[in-house]
Amino acid sequence: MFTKILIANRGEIALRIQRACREMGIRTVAVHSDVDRDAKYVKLADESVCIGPAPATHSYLNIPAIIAAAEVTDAEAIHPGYGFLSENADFAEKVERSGFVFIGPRPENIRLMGDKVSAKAAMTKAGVPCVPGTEGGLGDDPTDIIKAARLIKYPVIIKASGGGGGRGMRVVHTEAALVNAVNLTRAEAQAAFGNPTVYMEKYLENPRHIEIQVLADEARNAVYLGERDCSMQRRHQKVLEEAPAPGITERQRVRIGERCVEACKRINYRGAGTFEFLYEDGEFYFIEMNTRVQVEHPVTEMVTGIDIVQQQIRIAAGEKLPFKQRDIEIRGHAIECRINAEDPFKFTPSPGKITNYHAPGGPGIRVDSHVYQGYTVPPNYDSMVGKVIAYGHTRDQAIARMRVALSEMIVEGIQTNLPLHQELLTDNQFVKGEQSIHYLEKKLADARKG
Ligand code: MV4
Repeated sequence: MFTKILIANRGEIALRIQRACREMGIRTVAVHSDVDRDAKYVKLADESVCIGPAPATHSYLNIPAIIAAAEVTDAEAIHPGYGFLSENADFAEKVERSGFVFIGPRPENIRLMGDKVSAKAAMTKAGVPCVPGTEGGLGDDPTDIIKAARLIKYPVIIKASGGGGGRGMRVVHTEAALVNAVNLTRAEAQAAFGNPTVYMEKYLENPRHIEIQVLADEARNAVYLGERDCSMQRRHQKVLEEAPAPGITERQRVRIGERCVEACKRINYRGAGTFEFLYEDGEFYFIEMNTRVQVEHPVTEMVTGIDIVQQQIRIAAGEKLPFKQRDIEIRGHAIECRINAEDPFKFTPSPGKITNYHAPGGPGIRVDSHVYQGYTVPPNYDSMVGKVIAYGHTRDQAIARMRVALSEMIVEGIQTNLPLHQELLTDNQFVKGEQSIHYLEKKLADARKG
């Protein structure tokens, strides 16, 4: 096992990774920007290195500075967390070329999944069900584009191969709008991602977002840890996630889980990963794969009892998975509320000093947060200040516990989305488990109309 790991991230996930390391007896190196100098995860780390000024491009995205920090502290491995450099194949490659272990997938797997056309082709080949659409990127001939859309049937969606997470896509309802939409998306894709490749899919009008968590080791052993429902989102930012997904049967879970595990083996995947699906009318359709630990990983940890971050570290150290699929059981229900420093209904960021802070507690409540009373939320990064996770034996119990937790929680001095969560936890449709990807935005629009 490693004796020292550098954590190339900030905020709650830096603390989360540090806790996993500490539990395993591994020393930690925190890297931080100027504004994060006094952060909790910096103070709690065994060592820390300042890697640059506040803007992420100069600090948390500064590859030479991070590798230099690993060199001067004699770290053996680097954990990238989520966001920042976590899905940057060049970073993973440079880490390994510099003689460190990258705690994550092989660079070629990151690259494969980063290109959505190649990801979809690989998944189709591996037997994972995908959204009906073009087999590869669209060519330039308008007649071919029109033909493709007629086969798929309207509405269709044009997506940038270099995009993902909701960036670079356009829905098209009519043939009249098609070619122009393709050209526009192509131009945007070139500008945003330096890659003009776009592809076409059938546009699913009202799906749920359900994702499958997997773990795979160096020796091609792979397991699925069940699914999460992440439909409650606004502008591609998830707000609340839960596991298991309401209404998904054990049979469906096994079927889709086995497809994902088979795909991991086919592509020789290593580490933690997430297969993202759209789910509509009882069917799963693959859209993207995330090759990192995700923000919402705790709900899966709560219902499986498996520490995903610890497993990432063990896999990176070359250990075999300590369990087989038959050992993994989904027990109870977990819900996560992302707490953001923002106006709860206008969503404008609200950085600043937290003057009063009280975290909730009690049975089944977990709080993953790096903040404390007196902490100043900097304006330079993501507005998420923590996550409240509620576990229950049933979904109803998890909801009840979350309501109590939210009512106990105090964050003053800044605005947070706690009021939005309190409202969601009593929302009829959410309580029934019937949220689709458009649900929250519709609800917010209706509220504005009064
Ligand atoms: C789609 C779709 C409908 N049909 N693809 C948005 C994020 C990116 N990961 C894929 N996205 C979508 N792809 C087809 N063929 C609808 C979305 C989508 C969405 C997906 C997941 C979670 C939230 C979403 C919000 C709007 C649109």
